[in-house]
Amino acid sequence: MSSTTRITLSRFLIEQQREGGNLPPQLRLLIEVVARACKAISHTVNKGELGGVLGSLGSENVQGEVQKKLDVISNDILLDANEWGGNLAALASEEMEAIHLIPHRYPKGEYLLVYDPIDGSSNIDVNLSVGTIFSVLAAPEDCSQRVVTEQDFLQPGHRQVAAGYAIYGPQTSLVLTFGRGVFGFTLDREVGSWVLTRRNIMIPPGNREFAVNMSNQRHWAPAVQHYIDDCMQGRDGPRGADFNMRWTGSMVADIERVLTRGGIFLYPWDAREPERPGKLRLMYEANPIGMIIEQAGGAASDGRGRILDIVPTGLHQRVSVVLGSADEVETALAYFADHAGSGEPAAP
Ligand code: AHM
Ligand code: MG
Repeated sequence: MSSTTRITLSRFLIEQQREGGNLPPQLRLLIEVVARACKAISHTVNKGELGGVLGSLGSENVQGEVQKKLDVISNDILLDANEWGGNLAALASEEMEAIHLIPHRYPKGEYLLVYDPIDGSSNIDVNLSVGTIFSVLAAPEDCSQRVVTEQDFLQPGHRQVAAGYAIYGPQTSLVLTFGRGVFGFTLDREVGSWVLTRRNIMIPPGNREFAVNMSNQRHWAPAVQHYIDDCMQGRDGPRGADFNMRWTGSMVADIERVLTRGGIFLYPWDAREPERPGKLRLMYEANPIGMIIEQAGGAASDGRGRILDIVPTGLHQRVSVVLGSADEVETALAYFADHAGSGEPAAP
């Protein structure tokens, strides 16, 4: 791609804003700030041992998970970049128990930002892909006159006005949607800009590839066991085709693969912690990824219904996740429907 034909993220966003004015200026600026912060996180990730960013801090986040140094550093990068710009009414993160209000010394904006600063934290120290996931919601109109509360964030995913993720892998890329298609950008490190490299990403159908943590198999509900068992039987089983399996331990990396070559991703409920609906978090993992997947022609379900229609009851709420190419998600959901009402433990 010659440098004269390149479309940078800034140009792309300005053109989106011009086209029918369907990208409000404040949202455009917010996305620019988030993308810049992701660039800074990418540089930090790349330094690895040299930057002293590997290893754990010894503290736990609200999920009871040990915080990695990079979780906290990346959280602070996003916080510092976003709190002064005047685009946000408040923000929230996987790494902070409560929402973060914009300090009085800065102007308050119209949007709410929710993010997972480092998705796939267990991959940091072993030099595998990690990423940042983010979701943007409009703040309720009266937020300009009062203190923003957690309740203001608890909007179903179909109300997201933008969603995206950055992935820090062999290439550093950014995937974005504003509800009108999915666009991919690659970081040109020499120039320091995000360059548009994929337009209107659509998930290819028919790929026989599933992503699930197989070590949890014995804990799954029977419906999930049944679906994966049938995939595992390959061409000799009821599915009549051989399946491949991938599990990176980093949702963004698995989703990048699903967007590129299709397939399905599952993190279902399991019996280790029966009171929890799943491992992944609704507001800053499943919702933004669900919006991207749907915009790319795929489907995102919690096994019963559309993830984007779930009305959240808490910022750090968890959810069961089945998403990917529409045809394979539909097949999986048919297994869950067959088992429903059988008195089995929560399916999926
Ligand atoms: P994290 O945000 O704390 O890193 O957790 C989310 C990650 C996902 O990226 C990934 O799909 C999943 O947790 C992996 O979980 P497991 O280690 O149980 O396979
Ligand atoms: Mg995380």
